[in-house]
Amino acid sequence: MKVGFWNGFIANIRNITNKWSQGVSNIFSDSPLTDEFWEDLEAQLLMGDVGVEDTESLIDDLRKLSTERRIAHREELKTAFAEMLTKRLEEVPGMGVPVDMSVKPSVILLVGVNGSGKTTTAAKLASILKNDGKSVILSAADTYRAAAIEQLKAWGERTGVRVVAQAHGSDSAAVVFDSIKAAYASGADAVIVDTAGRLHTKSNLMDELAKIYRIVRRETMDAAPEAFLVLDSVMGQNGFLQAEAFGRAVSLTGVILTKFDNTAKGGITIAIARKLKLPIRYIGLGEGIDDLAPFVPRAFISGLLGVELSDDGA
Ligand SMILES: Nc1nc2c(ncn2[C@@H]2O[C@H](COP(=O)(O)OP(=O)(O)O)[C@@H](O)[C@H]2O)c(=O)[nH]1
Ligand SMILES: [Mg+2]
Repeated sequence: MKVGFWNGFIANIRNITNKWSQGVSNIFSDSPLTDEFWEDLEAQLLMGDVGVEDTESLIDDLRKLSTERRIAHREELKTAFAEMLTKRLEEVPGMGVPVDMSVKPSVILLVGVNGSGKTTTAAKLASILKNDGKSVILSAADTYRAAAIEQLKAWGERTGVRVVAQAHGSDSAAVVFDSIKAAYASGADAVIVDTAGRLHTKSNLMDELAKIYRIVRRETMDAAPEAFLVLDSVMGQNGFLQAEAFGRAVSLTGVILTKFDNTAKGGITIAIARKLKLPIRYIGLGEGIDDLAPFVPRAFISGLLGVELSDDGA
């Protein structure tokens, strides 16, 4: 991995602040540790969609620590708290690991409900790989809406990435098949597949996704593709039901968490780790092409709460 690339996204991550992180930071002020502190912290964690169980256990752990170390001021607990959040995220293997490029072409499926950010994320991911010197094909497998194909083509033009598409209404699995053939023919390193916003309750659409998955495996000598669930962080844990349904159709290899810049539910990252037990691979921080960064827990929490964390948690 090129050093410049990592520095770039760490810088990106350092700029993370949203309504939630500011609220949390404000609680760890230069004031005495009172009952009100614990109440405010609990409310903030619940509001941020951390989840009830983890809110309780985080507060228990922090209380214990404050007693052991006889801490009297709120701000003295901030780094320890940041460390606790980081540990919980790091428990899931694969957090922030970039796309697996060990097979050629590497196929990356983006799945998720309408509006979660799949098409935008496909373009952002293509741009990251392209900037890393890879040749990429975008596959327009959302064939339900003509606008979806046009949207991807527009991104392709803007980023200089080839888009493989068929007419509106055609078989999405056939588009994926074409895309993989084109990748072999041109020696492309990666195929990023933008799929339709399937309602997870519509089983025929899930069947179609399963078919795409089978075709990918068959056409790539049974290599398991990357399959990212694109989750809108504004939806918080309401988006978790989808995860189960999509996970039945394809073997998910991670989550891409979008619209983090826009959410008050910043604790959703903890809930994804603890409940879905899926690694967050990338995080979306805006609508622009460069607003996607690998989700590295330590850098992320450090940027979110504005604290310096040592590299190894020591
Ligand atoms: N603020 C913000 N908006 C995003 C992000 N990712 C996607 N969007 C916006 O969300 C909307 C839906 O995105 P789109 O890619 O079309 O979703 P799709 O239906 O899943 O393909 C668009 O207006 C995007 O610009 C993000 O990380 N931050
Ligand atoms: Mg789309």
